[in-house]
Amino acid sequence: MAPHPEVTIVHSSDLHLGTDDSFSDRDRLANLPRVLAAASEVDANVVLLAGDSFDNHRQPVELLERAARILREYNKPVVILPGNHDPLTPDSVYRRGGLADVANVSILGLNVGDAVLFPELELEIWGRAHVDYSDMSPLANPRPRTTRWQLAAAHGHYVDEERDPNRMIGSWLIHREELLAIDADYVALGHWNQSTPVGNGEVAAHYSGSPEYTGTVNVIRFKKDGSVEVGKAKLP
Ligand SMILES: [Mn+2]
Repeated sequence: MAPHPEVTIVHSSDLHLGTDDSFSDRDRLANLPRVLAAASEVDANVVLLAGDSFDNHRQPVELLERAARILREYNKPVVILPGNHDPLTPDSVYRRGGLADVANVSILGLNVGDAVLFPELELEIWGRAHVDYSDMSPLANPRPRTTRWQLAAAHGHYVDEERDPNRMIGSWLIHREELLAIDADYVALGHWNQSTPVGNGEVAAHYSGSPEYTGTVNVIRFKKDGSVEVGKAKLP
């Protein structure tokens, strides 16, 4: 049997780029090159940002152009899932400043569909982008597996319980039974600031946490023998 291709993925989320509530002169994109440097350090094949990469859409175009330049110069695949802070509204950060035109950047739901395929890695990454600010089910209707390695990305709030049909309001909830229905090798979650696994371990599902708070990114290794290792790398 031919060995599986070995793939390394760096998973981060909730960078909240562009935020500046302190009125300081702190670089509002500073965490982007730090995450990319951590990815270079572990020789990641793909970087996945699982939502809320930008804090809000009220960003000057110069900042977005600079973010696009940083991503272009990184020059390796980056997959971005729009979250509840940076959804694909008409005024989205992803529709201005050229972010969707960077050749190595895939924005789920915008310049690719719900999924992006990396044939040489035998890998598919899928995720349902937030398209506006209303509620949605980030992990409902899982995409069937077509590749050796499959990674599902979702931005929402995990609840370790079954769906309550009487509960009408939600906030992008991901329910236990939705997680258990996933056949992916790894579920990359975003929305929480802390880094933690969720579920019962049957499915490898992890929040990476915000690098601002954790100082780390998640490092996922799909190994030749078919196993999956999940670790962390410190930001420089
Ligand atoms: Mn969020």
